[in-house]
Amino acid sequence: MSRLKKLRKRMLSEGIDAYYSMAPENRRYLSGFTGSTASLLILAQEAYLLTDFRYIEQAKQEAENFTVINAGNEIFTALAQVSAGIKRLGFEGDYLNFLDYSRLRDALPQTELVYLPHFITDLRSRKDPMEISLLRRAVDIADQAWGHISDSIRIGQKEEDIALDLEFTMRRAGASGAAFDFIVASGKRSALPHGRASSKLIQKGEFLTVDFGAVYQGYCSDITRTLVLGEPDERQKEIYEIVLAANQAVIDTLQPGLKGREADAVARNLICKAGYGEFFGHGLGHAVGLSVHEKPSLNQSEETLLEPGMVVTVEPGIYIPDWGGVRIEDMVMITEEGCEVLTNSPKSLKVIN
Ligand SMILES: [Mn+2]
Repeated sequence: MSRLKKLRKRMLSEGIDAYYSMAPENRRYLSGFTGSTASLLILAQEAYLLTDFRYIEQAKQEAENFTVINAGNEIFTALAQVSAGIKRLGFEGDYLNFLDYSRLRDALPQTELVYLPHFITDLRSRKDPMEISLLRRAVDIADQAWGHISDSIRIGQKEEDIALDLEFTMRRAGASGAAFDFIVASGKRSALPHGRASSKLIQKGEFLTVDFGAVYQGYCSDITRTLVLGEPDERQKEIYEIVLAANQAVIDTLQPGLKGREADAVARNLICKAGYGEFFGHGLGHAVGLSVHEKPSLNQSEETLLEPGMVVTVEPGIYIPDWGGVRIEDMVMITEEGCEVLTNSPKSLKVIN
């Protein structure tokens, strides 16, 4: 079923006769339009893409199922002209800012605006075969880059230089950009789950956590590996093995019908039993697609059932303040039988000498 068809089916079941979309990822998902400015109005029969002069030609090429309207600076005036008779309009309450909401409200005084949480993100959670192949490519690029960079990392290097080398290598391999600001965190900084690359030099005796990803045709990858600089001591080995076991235990368990919170519990119970529960302070993972963080999550409160076609991260970690931390993150696709690990980079503890 086409994406618009799925959306219209959902509109019908929610009792809305139109949907208004502005969020860049939703807009791209529904229309194919990749530019920076446009909004979509989807009705039962018609679908409009409103943009300005800069994007008219591009929109006509990319959004073939949409009637493209040059709305100039008057998006809401143009919207009102094609919205006659709409009674209930769905909109992105978690994205539309107050100013745009007010303008929408004023432009359509007779229309009831209805915020339906996760309306498009629910559709996006089950990836279609085209999306899966783009995600595979995004993961592949990250794996390839890691293969190069992890072999070239040297003690004394700057964290920022490792991040730069990774991004350069991925862009060379076909990525359009970095999926987020890379985390390259060594030593005590590796206890910061989101420690962005800094000017710190990496030193012998430290853990080095690297969390990075590529964007390929809009789709993101997200991977984390932790290396040890110099031969690991007993505590480093112990903590690494616990995190690796948690990652593997989840992969062995993931299957359709499992709740997000049940997946999280598999890793959390293992880490708790090992005595490090208080040092695993974030959720186990999240879905990935056009955005790095999508629904559903794998965390302690997620009730969503996993379904075939969902692509999620599995990223348990242990972070000990003033000492360091380990995270191991793979991207995994839920299949009919269980799951397929998309990430191919090795996970046994790699020692940099
Ligand atoms: Mn992640």
